Amino acid sequence: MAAHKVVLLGCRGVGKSCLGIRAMDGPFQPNWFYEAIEPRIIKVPCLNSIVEMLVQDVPTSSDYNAAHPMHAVSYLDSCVGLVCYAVDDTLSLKWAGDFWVPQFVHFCPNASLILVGTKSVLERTVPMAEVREVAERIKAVHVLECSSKTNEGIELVLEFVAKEMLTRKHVHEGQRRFKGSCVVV
Ligand SMILES: Nc1nc2c(ncn2[C@@H]2O[C@H](COP(=O)(O)OP(=O)(O)OP(=O)(O)O)[C@@H](O)[C@H]2O)c(=O)[nH]1
Ligand SMILES: [Mg+2]
Repeated sequence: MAAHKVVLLGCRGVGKSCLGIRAMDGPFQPNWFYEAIEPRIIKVPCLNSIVEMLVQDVPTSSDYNAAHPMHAVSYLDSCVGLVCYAVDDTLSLKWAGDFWVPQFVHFCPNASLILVGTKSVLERTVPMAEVREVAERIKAVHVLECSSKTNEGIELVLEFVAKEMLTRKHVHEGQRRFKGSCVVV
């Protein structure tokens, strides 16, 4: 069976590539901006099986709309979108909900969305109420946090992605995802 695809979405600098590198068992590089890392298949143990997932990073650009076709290629055949915002950047949450998700959903209407607060060991400035509001609006199936710097929560994020890939119910058109309970972990 082909690997399920998970895509890392979000604003410039929120830490998508660092999260992808951690998922691939790589080291954290401070002050290092990665445009987009090469897609790679990783294996994640979950529910007594091994889920093979293709981790796909999405390159950002100062001109998001001009990058549209490039994004479309990255999104192709995605099963899960990891919607990233940084916990110390309120604007990144707003853009996640207002720009990245609508664009992704346009190309992958049946994919599940998981909202992830990155850089979780930094001081939080994004109010949890706003996180919940966005999570509900985008119908995220999970709301998680992680830090690529300390590796905290990375395994859990991968586990939730794997679980979602294994247990996703078939959804009808117009009902993009089944609405799971949204718990902040
Ligand atoms: N403190 C802290 N810094 C982080 C963390 N994750 C990423 N960073 C830093 O944030 C910056 C951006 O990380 P990237 O992974 O390149 O961000 P990106 O979302 O891929 O950015 P673009 O590809 O430009 O869109 C880098 O300087 C990282 O070192 C984290 O968990 N904690
Ligand atoms: Mg990057």
